[in-house]
Amino acid sequence: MKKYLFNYLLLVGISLYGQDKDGLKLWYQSPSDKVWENALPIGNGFQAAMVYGNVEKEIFQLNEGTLWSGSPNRNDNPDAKGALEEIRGLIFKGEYSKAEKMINDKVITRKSHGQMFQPVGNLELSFSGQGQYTDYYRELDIEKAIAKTVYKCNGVTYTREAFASFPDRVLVIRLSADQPGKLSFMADFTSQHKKQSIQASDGNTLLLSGVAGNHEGVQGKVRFNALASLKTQGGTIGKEGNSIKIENADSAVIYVSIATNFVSYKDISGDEARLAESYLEKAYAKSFEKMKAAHIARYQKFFGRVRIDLGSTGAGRLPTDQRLAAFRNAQDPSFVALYYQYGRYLLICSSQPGGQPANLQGIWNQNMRPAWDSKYTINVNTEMNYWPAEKTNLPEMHLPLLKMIGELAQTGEETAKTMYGAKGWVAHHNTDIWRISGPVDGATWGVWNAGGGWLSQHLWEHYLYSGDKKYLESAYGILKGAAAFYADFLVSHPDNGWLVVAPGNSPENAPRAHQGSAVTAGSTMDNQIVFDVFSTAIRASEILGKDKKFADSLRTLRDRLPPMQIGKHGQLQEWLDDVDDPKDNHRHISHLYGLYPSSQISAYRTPELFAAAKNTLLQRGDVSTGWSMGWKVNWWAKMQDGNHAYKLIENQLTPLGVNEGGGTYNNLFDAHPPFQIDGNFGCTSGITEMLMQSSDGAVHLLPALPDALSGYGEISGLKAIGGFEIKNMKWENGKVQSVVIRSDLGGNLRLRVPNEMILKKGSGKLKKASGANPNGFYMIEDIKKPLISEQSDITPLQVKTSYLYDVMTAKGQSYTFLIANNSLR
Ligand code: FUC
Repeated sequence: MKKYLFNYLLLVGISLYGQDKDGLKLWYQSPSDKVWENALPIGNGFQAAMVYGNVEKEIFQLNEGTLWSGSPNRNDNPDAKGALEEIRGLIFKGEYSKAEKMINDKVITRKSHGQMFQPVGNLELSFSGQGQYTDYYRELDIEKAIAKTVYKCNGVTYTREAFASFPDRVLVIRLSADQPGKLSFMADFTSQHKKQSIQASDGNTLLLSGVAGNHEGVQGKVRFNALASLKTQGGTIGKEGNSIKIENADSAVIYVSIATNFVSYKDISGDEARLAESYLEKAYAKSFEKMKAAHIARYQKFFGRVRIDLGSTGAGRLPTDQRLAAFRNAQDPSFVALYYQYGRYLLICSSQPGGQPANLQGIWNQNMRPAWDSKYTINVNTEMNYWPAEKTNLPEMHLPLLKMIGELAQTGEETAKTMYGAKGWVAHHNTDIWRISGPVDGATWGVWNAGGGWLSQHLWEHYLYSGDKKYLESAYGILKGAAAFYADFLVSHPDNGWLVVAPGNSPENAPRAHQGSAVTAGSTMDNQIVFDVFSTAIRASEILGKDKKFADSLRTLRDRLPPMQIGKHGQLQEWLDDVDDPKDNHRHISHLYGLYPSSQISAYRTPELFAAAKNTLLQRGDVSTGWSMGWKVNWWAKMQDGNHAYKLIENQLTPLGVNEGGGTYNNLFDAHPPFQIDGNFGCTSGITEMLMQSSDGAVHLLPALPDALSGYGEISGLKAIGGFEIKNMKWENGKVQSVVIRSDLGGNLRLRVPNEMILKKGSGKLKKASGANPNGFYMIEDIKKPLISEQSDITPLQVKTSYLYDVMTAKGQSYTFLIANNSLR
């Protein structure tokens, strides 16, 4: 029967595996060949590989998260302090170009503009005589975090499986044949590093060791060590030159261990050889099956927390590359679910406690000189990487970022002092593994000093979701330091007395009216970030009952920040003066930071600003780079416009070159282009925001459900602010049918829903809600009334009907809500 089914499926051109149509798999009917963006990523947050699935020459392109060029270094420019007053004077006089020139001379670093994340090398397996093959199939199973390749050659079916073990910190590859003695191949290491050596030793082990590159005057001192040890069943194994040769085996397992001497951003005294050896030794003693089971169990602990089902139309019968190409013109909601979960997969694989945070490419990079150094761009990209972390129930994956922020607070303290004579800490628009905090690249990008301020909000977010006061206590110094910097750095604007950041940028954008210069004072985004930095420091001090005087001083300063302004085109102004160009389609729309990830702009609290934000979104248009589309999904979700958000998902889920702007590669990596992982994470965050939001005073279910997904769907495991977990939410025809909400911390649960609901008998009381949410985690700071241009006739937008309830919850209890009878129609 099985055989019959197999033949039948082959006949109709569908692989046996293809019948698992809506499974959480990326799968293909051809190898990656030479295209890196066809290969499939595996990783355990420390080691990672891109699996090509090539038949004759299989490639595992290897990465290790701490293999960066350079060595501990700083890049402050001490000349800034002496030039600051003059630069500010020029900006206030409107002499932006002159200010820019002076910033380039005196403020931008003369040292490193950031180091590069570099690849380790490749593990290559050569199978001679396998040029002709049939029945080819490869997949990445994101439910198990395992890549697999299967093909038939000379009547033998070959199978390869590969994973990056979470518990064992090694990559494991198993090769097998369905007939004894049919497995023969050569294993080699290759590497692009200048300083490296490759050897075969012990008859079954390959060793690659080397030192990462020098870059921009900083000597490369990160040493690395990769070991690949092979175990075979049957046949022979031995060394041949610098390779290992396997002949006539039944199966083989390869254990790959990689380590560096990196200990921390200021310490590279580790022993990479000993570490690599110790991971390998422990793993080598274990069987493949045992390691595989432990790997899956650990991975699923994270991945399994969220389940999503958006319905299926059978489109999953197509291989992933074809499915991607067809997506725009097909009804394929389960592809959205797959892409959503892929974002979570990528975060789990690239960001593990104790490791480095996900960089511009996560942890996957093949280039010695990657785009933008594959480092940390902290004027949106790094933050975006972590937008899905808390709400998709992966708070542990947030920890590497939170650790980096603590380290930046250390390096950035010296930068604040040396460059600006200010207290607290500061970081500009980029950082790297050495936690540089000085300004890089040029005034257009680098003078922006809100990178640290924005990042610090992630500490606060981690607290809002967990309610962990001990954690808040440990993070308080960092929040306080971020605020202390602005308390010193802000300067009174001579025209209106507002306290502004000067110099600053609205990241990377420059109005023509400012001589095309991006240098400015009091950009809207800077004002919004300072507002949040002050507000979180104030609230943390209240919660922890400390530093009252400091908090009061911040309140006084906060009152003097500029209000948001609505300009003559009905837009939210990007700058202090009304100089936005409604035809400007720049990918950064930084001033909408206030709409997302911040909630200063709200459908319910700030109707004019909400309407202005929409005008800005429309004026900027949809076409953009990968990450910018990802941000737009979140913004349209906050605008409660699910159809527009979905349109952006369609744009993003389009093969590169079909649309203008970015798209998606065959392996579902986001294309800026080139590959940049933020777009993946941004879109996963955006899809969450379409289904559930909790940043605007309530847990809001289905705030932006698009028509394409409204018929039916289910999601379980999302986290909301205040320790609520949204379980088993089911919807039909745009209405929430039922949902279970577990309260981890107790307190008032305010629920906003598109239809009337009842609470299942016996589990508590459901009241119609009004006024402010008494739950402290949902407390919202009032912002100043916006200033509205006389030329703009802004009218508040009609917000969709919703129902607002309060339930007093008890810690650890779950509450079941059902659709009310009169909402069934
Ligand atoms: C910022 C963006 C670019 C790119 C780079 C890594 O400079 O403006 O689009 O994402 O970061």
